[in-house]
Amino acid sequence: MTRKRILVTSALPYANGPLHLGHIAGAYLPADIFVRYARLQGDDVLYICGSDEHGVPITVTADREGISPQDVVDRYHAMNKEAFSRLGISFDNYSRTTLPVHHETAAEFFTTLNDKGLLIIRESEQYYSEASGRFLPDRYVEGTCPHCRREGARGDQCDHCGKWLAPGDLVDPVSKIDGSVPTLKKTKHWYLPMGALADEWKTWFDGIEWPENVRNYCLGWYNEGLGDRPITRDLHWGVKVPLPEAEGKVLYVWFDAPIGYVSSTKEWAEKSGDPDKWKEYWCDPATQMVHFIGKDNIVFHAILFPMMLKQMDTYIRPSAIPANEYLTIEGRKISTSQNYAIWLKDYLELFPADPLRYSLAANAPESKDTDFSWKQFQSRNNDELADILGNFINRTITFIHKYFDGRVPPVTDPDADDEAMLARVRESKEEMNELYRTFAVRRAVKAYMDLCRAANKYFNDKEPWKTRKSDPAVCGTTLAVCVAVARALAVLGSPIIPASCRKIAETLGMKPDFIWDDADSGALPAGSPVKTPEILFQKIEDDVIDREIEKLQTLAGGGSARKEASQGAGISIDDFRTIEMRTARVIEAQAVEGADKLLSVTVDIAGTARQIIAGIARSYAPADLIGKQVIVVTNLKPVKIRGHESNGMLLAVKSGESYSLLTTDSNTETGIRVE
Ligand code: B3M
Ligand code: ZN
Repeated sequence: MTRKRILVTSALPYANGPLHLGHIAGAYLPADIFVRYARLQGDDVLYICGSDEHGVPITVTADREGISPQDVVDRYHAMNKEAFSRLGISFDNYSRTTLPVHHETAAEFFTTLNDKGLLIIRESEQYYSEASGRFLPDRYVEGTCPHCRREGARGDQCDHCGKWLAPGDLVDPVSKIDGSVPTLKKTKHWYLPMGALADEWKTWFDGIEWPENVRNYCLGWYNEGLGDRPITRDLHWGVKVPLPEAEGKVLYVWFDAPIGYVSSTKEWAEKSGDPDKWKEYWCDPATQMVHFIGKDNIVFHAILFPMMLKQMDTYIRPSAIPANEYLTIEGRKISTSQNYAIWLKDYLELFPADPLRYSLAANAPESKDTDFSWKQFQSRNNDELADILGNFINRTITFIHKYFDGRVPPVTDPDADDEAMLARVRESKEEMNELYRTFAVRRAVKAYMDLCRAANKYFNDKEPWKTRKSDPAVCGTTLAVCVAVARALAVLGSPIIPASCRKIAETLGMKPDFIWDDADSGALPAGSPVKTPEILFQKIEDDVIDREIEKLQTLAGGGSARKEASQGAGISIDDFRTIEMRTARVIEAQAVEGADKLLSVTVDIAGTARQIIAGIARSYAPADLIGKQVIVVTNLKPVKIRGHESNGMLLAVKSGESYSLLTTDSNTETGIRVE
């Protein structure tokens, strides 16, 4: 069989904010699971991504913070790249659209289209701020959507109904930079005649079996008429339009961003020492191209970009676009502007990657919106990963250590139950193969956990603790079959929970570069040693989860006081007094093992010592804290963090990634209340 060549992309996240679980559940985790599966299959798969560093969201952030767009993207590119890697998202390359290779590639796309005489130059009216003397493209203007009447629609698109908007469409437009009512001013732009390209596009589109959401969205747009779309903007941040007469204009971010997949592949090829290799992935019709995205990006990946690729002549077009729906958190829509989100880097401070990967995959928003709740996360970790998978591996390995000298026993005369268990492994392998291949992540997780359950049942039914005395050969066979199943679990689960499956493989003595077909190749050879078992999944206690739920509620205005405050009514002094803050002095501080951002800090408050776990290790060395006067919230419920009690909270301000502790202007005694 020849190796399949597959190019997988995940949407390039804007480098203007940290990643949250909604991002991960949509465009990244399902892609990573598919890629890891394809690698196990021996496919020639390349997984490409990078930061989307242009576009109005970034300049808006820069304006708001009074820093340059470059500062914004440098900060979030580094942060997001690290968070992805800690979650085990295994990109082959994570690039940036501010790199020269990207600017060159995007300019080349524009030039090719323009040289063909395809682009239309048109004078039109754009939003303009008289107050600031500048054009206000896209998100610089907000107003009411003329179609669905929702507020908060942006100059170029309404997020609510998904409709594209043209300047002048918004009802009650307001400038986001200065609050003024924008006027319309004439300017010249380059347009892609999507309407003229629509018939060819439709023939191509009809030839592929798309998921329902992609099909419906696209046909909706097509039926409405695609028209001419401007692909340039009056902005200074972005890829400059490569024409002398286009001074002060850049490419529209949605024209340049998908080209980021191409430039990221070029960067990868360059690094790998074969600069032309990118062409195998972009220009060979035998390659399958798969874009993983969130549903709000469908039109760009299924219509705009394929039209551009077609016009580039030598490029291929995607063969699959898994477009995920949205994730809600505790029943509410994620809102970054209201800080209602679970940030990936915050999660990773507290827990390992795999329980989140498992939990999000089990509940992936594939065909409808799904909800993430902390309680369900806890139960997936404790009741499924720890009690079912972890338990099976642990009891198998422990038994072998105790009664077989730590060596895999031989299989002798397998009976019908043994055969049935091994047949079950083969069936699960087939089933999961099909599910992974078709991006059906949720069902793959279910099939996997069902196999884990079947494994435990087999162990129970065979009662090896009895046969150990009555019939040691039968007992040995049972355990050997368990090793065969454990081996299958290491392989079949590795796309979903890679770190844990690597541990299982190591414990069993499997070779680290195992492949898909190792899943049903039986037990490891009789006599081969197994390592001593490690705890695969730590149980998560109620108080830790309760604290996270509380955090969400307080951050997001769950309480009535907060709601009133956000409506401009303010909170009462009594509300304020519910939070007790006191002066304290640090008397001891030390690192928390295994958590590089946490310190265990002991403070003295009017003669009583308290331990607080604080996430300030990157900003303070333990020794520098001793003697510091700090402010502590003293009436928080104590919780356990990484197994250590934390009783209170140190107040600090965060700027970028570094914390600065609050203190008082003059030295005071400890225990004095802040008021
Ligand atoms: N930057 C938009 C988003 O994060 C975006 C995707 C680009 S993919 C080429 O929704
Ligand atoms: Zn709308």
